Amino acid sequence: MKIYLNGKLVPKDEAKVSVFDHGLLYGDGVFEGIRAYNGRVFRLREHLDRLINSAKAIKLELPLDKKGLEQAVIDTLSANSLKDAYIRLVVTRGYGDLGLDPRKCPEPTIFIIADKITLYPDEFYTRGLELITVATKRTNPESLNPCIKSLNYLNNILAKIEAVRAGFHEAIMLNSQGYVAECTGDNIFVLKDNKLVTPPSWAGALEGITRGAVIELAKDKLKLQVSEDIFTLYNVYTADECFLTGTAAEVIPVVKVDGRAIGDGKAGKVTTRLIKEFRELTSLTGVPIYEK
Ligand code: PXG
Repeated sequence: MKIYLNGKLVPKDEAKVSVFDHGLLYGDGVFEGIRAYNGRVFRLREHLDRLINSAKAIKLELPLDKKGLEQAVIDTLSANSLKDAYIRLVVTRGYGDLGLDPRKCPEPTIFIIADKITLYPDEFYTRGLELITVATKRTNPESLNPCIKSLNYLNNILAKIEAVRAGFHEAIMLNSQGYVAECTGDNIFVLKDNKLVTPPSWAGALEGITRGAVIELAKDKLKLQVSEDIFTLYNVYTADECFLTGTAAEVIPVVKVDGRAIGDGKAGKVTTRLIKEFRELTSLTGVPIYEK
């Protein structure tokens, strides 16, 4: 396996960063989780725009421009002869003396891992997921804006630990006001009376790339009314349908939340249709890896 590290493709065992890297010492950095399907990188430019904005927000100067980042991702995939892959693009503040001050780090560290993708079991998509709500609240957007996809994931990891301990794969996180924010690594949608709603970033949600694609599909292909709005657990329990979106998960039906069946307790019709439309989109679009 070849890893892209600071401009070079190096063997996995040589892909190392310093213990003085501020990404490790302070979680000071940003990242993207991207997927390639059948030789195409899904929504690569949207992922790069989000990375560029995350970096801007934390005052981190990226070592490459958008074109350069795109090429680095493509080069990493082709060096590993991958057609279907999970891509982890990470930029940290870089190597520097101890202390929070980012000025201690003269150069950012950039690396790209392109690995085989481990798919969720098929029954997740047909039978649906059961969720719980965890006690860990989503980080307040006034403290750390969720639009910044940063290396600080402890908030989500604490929620994940609660979920796993209770025997669940995913969990709903509320914000400090008690409104639904998102899940530990996925965005959430509810459908009621053919209207689709997902929490806005100001309520604590990452502006997911999958979320964005699903909003477009719901509007354009399913002619649904879609809004970004706050809602409560009551609206989840009483929804006709509920589903999650994320790069790893794609679109996954939710059939039970905190012991309440959602709708008839089976994967919803609209959700099933969106899964199909999303799969079509991922198989037909994206930046080609191997064509000129
Ligand atoms: N919310 C959070 C907190 C996330 O970390 C999403 C929503 C979904 O966003 P995208 O852009 O992926 O549609 C994420 C993304 C993993 C994994 O390995 C997790 C994510 C992405 C890729 C892989 O668990 N989370």
